[in-house]
Amino acid sequence: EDTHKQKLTVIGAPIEEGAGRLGALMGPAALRTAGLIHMLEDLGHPVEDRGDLRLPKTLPVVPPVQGLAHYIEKIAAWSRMLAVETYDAMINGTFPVILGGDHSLSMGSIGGVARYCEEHNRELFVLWLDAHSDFNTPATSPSGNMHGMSAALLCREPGLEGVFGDEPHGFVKPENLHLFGIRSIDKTERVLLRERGIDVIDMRQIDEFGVVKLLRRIIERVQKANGILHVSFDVDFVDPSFAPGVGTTVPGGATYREAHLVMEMLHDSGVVGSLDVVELNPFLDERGKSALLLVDLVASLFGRQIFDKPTLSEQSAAALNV
Ligand code: HAR
Ligand code: MN
Ligand code: MN
Ligand code: MN
Repeated sequence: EDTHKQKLTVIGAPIEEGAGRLGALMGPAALRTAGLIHMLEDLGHPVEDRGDLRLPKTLPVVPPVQGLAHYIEKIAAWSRMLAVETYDAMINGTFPVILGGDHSLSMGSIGGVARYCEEHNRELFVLWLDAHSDFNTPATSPSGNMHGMSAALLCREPGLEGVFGDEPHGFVKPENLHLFGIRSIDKTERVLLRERGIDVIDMRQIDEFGVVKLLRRIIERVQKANGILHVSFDVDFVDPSFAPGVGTTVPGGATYREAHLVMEMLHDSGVVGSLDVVELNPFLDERGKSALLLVDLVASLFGRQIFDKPTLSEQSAAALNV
């Protein structure tokens, strides 16, 4: 889980049925066009590019759910496939990078990472960078769009057992899930988040305390537990003025530098073991702006620096109280 020159397994997941509108299917292609693979190699990482996965011809049979869950058979097929892929990547000692695709893919990607962690006795933490909390169930979801349910499934909320059926996958402990950048929560979703005691770092807190203090706390938790941190990066974490290429824009998101700083700190922490890049919708983008920004943000996570790491003298550090 050292992001320093580790071997990466890149997995394209062109899935869009979890979102309310079409276009996220083109996400992996746009990220490749924006130069993602070359960027990773330029930073010194050996990359195994598994290409873009395709759905099997026959979809699993999923028992009916209580409530709304659109295209659950397709989401189930993707989840099962992706859980195998990320698990394999980690068994092989590589760092899985999943290119979405809508956020429902995290059920599978994290499901596989969590299985690896359970089997290898490593504590899994998840940093969910997003405007939304994605903690709906079929019973609470106002839309039935499954990209709004992935965090809930991973925390064992009832109603989504059919997604994996009997196929292998792991879970995330609710106390190890950190939602970050949140500014859109549905009414019933809010109740669930409170009941489960989920750590919700909303934009108000980021405005007030800054990303550094809030993220440091999470990184230190992972380091103390010798854990693995999965980063699930939803493009709408970033303010739509910088990243318009997403189906569900919400104003008031992370600034350009806040987003980079998060990724730079995550790199330096050395605790990140896997990454999703989700919800890029190239159909809604402006001349590749969001795809290019994402490539730069991923570069920061994998070690690109503006210059040398800032080094403060002890004196100025003390003066700045850091
Ligand atoms: N909360 C809303 C719903 O469940 C919108 C969810 C939108 N989710 C994403 N991913 N874009 O974060 O329908
Ligand atoms: Mn999301
Ligand atoms: Mn979102
Ligand atoms: Mn199960």
